[in-house]
Amino acid sequence: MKRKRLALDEDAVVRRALRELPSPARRLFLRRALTLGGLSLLSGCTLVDEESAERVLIEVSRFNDEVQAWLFDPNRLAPTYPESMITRPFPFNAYYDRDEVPEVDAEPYRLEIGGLVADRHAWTLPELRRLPQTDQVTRHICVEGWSAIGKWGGVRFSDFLKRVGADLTAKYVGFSCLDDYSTSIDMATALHPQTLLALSYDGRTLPPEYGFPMKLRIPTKLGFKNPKHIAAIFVTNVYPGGYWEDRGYNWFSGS
Ligand SMILES: Nc1nc2c(c(=O)[nH]1)N[C@H]1C(S)=C(S)[C@@H](COP(=O)(O)O)O[C@H]1N2
Ligand SMILES: [Mo]
Repeated sequence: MKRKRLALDEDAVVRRALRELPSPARRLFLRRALTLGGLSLLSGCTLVDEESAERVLIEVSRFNDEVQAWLFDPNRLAPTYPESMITRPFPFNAYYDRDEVPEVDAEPYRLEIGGLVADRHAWTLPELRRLPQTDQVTRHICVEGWSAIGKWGGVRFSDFLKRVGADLTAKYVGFSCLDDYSTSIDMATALHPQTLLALSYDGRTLPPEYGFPMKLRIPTKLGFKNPKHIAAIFVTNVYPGGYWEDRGYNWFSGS
């Protein structure tokens, strides 16, 4: 493949791109000796101006997500804590104030399932409560600079995905919420043993402010990747983004 002459400082673009990568990805990147040529190969475009450089940087950050997903160890567990360490009261957070928390009626509620799944039937709460439940005490970490320990109980998400016949080779699981929030995660994290479809908090029904009727609790990811008030879950190979992800938060945001 013949590469056009570049109209911008290649080194500066590569340096900038490298700064965007987390250190393990940076090492990998350097080990593979990727150059700007490599970058344009990755992004499938030729770098001729600042605008395409911007596009490549976006591509690099998507590449960064993929490397992080690839480095994710599905067997490494997030720390768990004794119940005596639970933070009380547990903090509330959302993109709106506490008095705007959605009021959801339990009876008509149905959890919708879509995308690459065999069984698309919508679930009632009693049906979900009849599935085997487990609980765990883990730390929730918010990008806004606080963390708190809580106890969530519910259905192991990997069991749920298998039960609905999800395509477990698909790339993403997306969530849309009753408050117009949304997020999406990589399949490896969806299948992680500590990822729960949480129906309870601290031994009681999940309260409205913490996500009634259900949230996804993912102790290996930052708080904003833990959707509350889930309306629909879909399995897809098309990058779904999310509320904060579309506003520039790093998509993977996990360990
Ligand atoms: N539906 C929905 N889920 C959401 C949010 C939101 O605004 N709406 N905020 C996220 C953020 S940034 C955080 S820190 C946690 C807060 O969860 P908590 O109220 O249980 O502490 O929910 C996450 N999930
Ligand atoms: Mo957060």
